Amino acid sequence: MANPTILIINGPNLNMLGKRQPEVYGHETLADIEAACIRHASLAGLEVEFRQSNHEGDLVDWIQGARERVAGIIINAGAYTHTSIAILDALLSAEVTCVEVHLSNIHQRDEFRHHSFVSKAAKGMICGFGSHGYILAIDALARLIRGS
Ligand code: CA2
Repeated sequence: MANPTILIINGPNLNMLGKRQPEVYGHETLADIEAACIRHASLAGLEVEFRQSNHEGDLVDWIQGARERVAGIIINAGAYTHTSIAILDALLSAEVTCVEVHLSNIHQRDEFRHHSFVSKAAKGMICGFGSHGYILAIDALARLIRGS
């Protein structure tokens, strides 16, 4: 049987990783993170679909399309984390296990980054570990998938 697939969704501006603000977000590019995720997930017997968009509706479409198709979602919704009820509603109705990830520790940053709409739909959230957070999220999701 085919390996279960997990969907890793990245929101606005994350395509700029490694190109700007390395002091906040590190030196790795999103392509580096994608390669590391594919490698790490394969050790757990998981396939990865890795996506990024600057458009809120794309994220909503991808979450809707994940229902009954993928085993889990890892999401870094970028700034939409703090604003998007549309992404929250999509996650709640998708009924797919979700882990939220952020590169930076959003609680050490501006007040407006402390609240996450995504968290209401996520099993848990990992933040502050840079790109390693994606690897931690894969481990958490793999365990949840195995247990379900
Ligand atoms: O820490 C995270 O992963 C964030 O989701 C990143 C978002 C930010 O709005 C959230 O509050 C926390 C921003 C992503 C912007 O990424 C850039 C990367 C390099 C250069 C410029 C922006």
